[in-house]
Amino acid sequence: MTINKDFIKKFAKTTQMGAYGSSIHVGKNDKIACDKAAVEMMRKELNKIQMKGKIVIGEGELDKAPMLYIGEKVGNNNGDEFDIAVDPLEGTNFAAKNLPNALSVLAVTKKGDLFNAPETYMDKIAIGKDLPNKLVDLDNSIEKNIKLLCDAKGKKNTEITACLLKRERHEKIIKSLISLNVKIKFITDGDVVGAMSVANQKLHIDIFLGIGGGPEGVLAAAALSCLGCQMQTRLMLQNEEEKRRCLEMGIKDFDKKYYINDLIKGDVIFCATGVTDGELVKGIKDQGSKFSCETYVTHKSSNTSTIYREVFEK
Ligand code: VTB
Repeated sequence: MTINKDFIKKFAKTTQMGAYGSSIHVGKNDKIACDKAAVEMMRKELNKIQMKGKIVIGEGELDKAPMLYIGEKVGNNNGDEFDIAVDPLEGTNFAAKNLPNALSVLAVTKKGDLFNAPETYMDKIAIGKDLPNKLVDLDNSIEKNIKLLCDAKGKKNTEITACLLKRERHEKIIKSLISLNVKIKFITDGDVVGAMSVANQKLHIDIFLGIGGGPEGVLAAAALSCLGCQMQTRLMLQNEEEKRRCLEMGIKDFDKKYYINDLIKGDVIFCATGVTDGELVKGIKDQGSKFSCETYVTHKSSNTSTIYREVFEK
């Protein structure tokens, strides 16, 4: 079952408006205002779409998030049934501080095709396209994964760049990479863009690794699944409460390694609009009564991977 191509523009509009909403508050050091505006604008656009949509990855549980909460029905309740993952503002810090790479992001599949990731951490490893299937593995040592990658790419360690979130929990990985002479590209937040960087040849990122948000992992997988890249993930549950939540969601094997096809089962549309300028797309530019924006879209079944540059009325 594929998603009709006509939906691309409609879903792109939701991240465009989300990004616009957030852009009004950029650089005011107010993460909450940036996020709230993105959520409100995106939700308004989602509800204009003719569909029976359900948020499966969103702002959190209903008791914590009044809008775009997990389980919320969106759309005009008529037409195709979709499961939707949203991150109305990925990189709240970036937007609040007017730093690069703040995005409004959404992924949509047919009902039942999107992994319902709990709000937990997730260990991730991603590599680009045209590499042997299942080349790297979360259970391999860093040394082994880098060796496999070097052999497959015909590169030396010194020619490899790994991207990861700068976090204390990554100290061991960082030490190993440094001792292997692999270059590291550190990111401070925004691991959707981080994981996606393996798909962008201009960035020269060979591997993305480390622990970030589970919802962000599924969003990155949506994009990478359209681009023929590889990703493997595993939930990293911190306490009994998270385990209980997983069981409630039907996840029984907490150590299961999920490949892209487990996270995104069928067709998918992925949209990301820039709030601030970034590696993937440029940010919102205010033009008086209008604004311009850039949106990266991928759609698996129509083999679409493009950037829309558009101007909208405010
Ligand atoms: C990442 C990143 C997000 O959270 O998932 C990260 O993509 C993981 O959490 O932009 P910690 O900050 O606790 O490491 C963000 O930085 C913020 O949601």
